[in-house]
Amino acid sequence: MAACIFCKIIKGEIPSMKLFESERTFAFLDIQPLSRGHSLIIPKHHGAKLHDIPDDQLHEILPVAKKIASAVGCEDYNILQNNGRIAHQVVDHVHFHMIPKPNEKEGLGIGWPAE
Ligand code: IU
Repeated sequence: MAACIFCKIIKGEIPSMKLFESERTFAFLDIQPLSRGHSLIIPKHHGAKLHDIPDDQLHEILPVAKKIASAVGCEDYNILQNNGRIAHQVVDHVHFHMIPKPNEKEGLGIGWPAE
């Protein structure tokens, strides 16, 4: 969709810190992270809400979230997906947050030290 900011990020028209890309899936660092490594995993197929996305476009989302969490050395994290304004959705292109929870002893692993 031409006006969608996440579609523009997928196309490279708006820069992002890209973490993963495949035929159906794109992942990048959240611009306003709730913790270090806060990432967004999105289907390339445009749709505002989860029910707008065909099932076959969603198969890679959780495997990619797992891959990113492992890559940043993070074992404790939240996966979050908001649908609709009442549920705090701001960007109308389906996205899954992977939000690392810092480990007080070890930080977030190599390259992702705790503050
Ligand atoms: P929400 O689930 O729609 O509330 O989350 C939208 C997220 O998209 C939020 O965490 C923003 O910081 C993030 N974001 C971004 O990473 N890059 C952008 O250009 C825009 C929003 I606009």
